[in-house]
Amino acid sequence: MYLTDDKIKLNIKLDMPAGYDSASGAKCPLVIVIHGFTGHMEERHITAVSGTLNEIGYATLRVDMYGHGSSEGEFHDHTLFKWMSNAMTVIDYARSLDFVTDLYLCGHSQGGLMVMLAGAMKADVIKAIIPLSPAAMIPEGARKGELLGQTFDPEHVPDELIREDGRTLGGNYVRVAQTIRVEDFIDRYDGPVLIIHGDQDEAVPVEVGIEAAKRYKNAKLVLIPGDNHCYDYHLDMVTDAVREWMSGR
Ligand code: FER
Repeated sequence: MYLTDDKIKLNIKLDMPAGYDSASGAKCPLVIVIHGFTGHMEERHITAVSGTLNEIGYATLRVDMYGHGSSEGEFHDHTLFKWMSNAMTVIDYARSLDFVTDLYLCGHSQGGLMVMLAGAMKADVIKAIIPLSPAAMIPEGARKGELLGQTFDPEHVPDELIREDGRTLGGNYVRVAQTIRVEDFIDRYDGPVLIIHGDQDEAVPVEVGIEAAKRYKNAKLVLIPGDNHCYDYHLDMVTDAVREWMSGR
C-alpha cells in the first residue's frame, strides 16, 4: 500500500492485532514503526518489534521513509526535513483510520530520532513514544563536522559524503541536520517515553540514549547488556521490554 507525501510514494504496511476481526468494527490502538538510516520496514528488529505489538493488541503501521526500502526518492537526497514531512503525513493518515483509538510512535536509530522530533511536533495526538537506540547525536555531529565516521568542515559542507559501502549522501542532509536542536524537541514532549539501547552499540553510542532519557520528563531507559545497534544478540530482551511497557497502556 502506498501513501503520497509531497508527490513521493511511501510504501506502508498495516498489520492488525492478533485475532482482530475486521467485520466486528472493533477499535484498537496503533503504533507507527519507523526504520533507521539505510534501513527498511522488513529488517529483523523492525518486524520483531512490530510483531510483538500485534501480539499484545496493537495495530502497527510500518513505513519505508523517503529514499529507503520500496518508497520513492533517492537515498542521496533524503534529509531529516523530508523524513519529518513523511512522519507527519503518516501520522495524519493513521489518525484518519476509523478503527484507531490511541496513536503511538516507535522508531529505530534515525527513525528513533524521527519519533522524538515528530512526537514533539504532534505531542497532542501521540500518546507515547518508543525511540530505539535513537540517533539523537546526528544534528550535533552535523554541526561539529562529524558524521558517518568521517570529519568535514561544518561551515563549508561538502556536496556529498561517501559512505564506506560507496553510497553517497548529499550535503543538504548535513545542512538540514545542522539546524535541528534535539533538546527543543525533547522539552516539548511531556508524554511517556521508552528508550531502549544496546550498551555495546557501535553506531550510536549508548550515552546518547542515556542522555536523552535523562532530559525527558517522563522516560524509562532499558539498556541491553552486550548488545549492538541492531540487537543481533538479545532482540528478545528488546521485544520483552516493549511488551512489558506497552501491555495495558
Ligand atoms: C551517523 C551515525 C549514525 C549518521 C547516521 C547514523 C548520518 C544513523 C544510524 C541509523 O539510523 O541506523 O554518523 O550520520
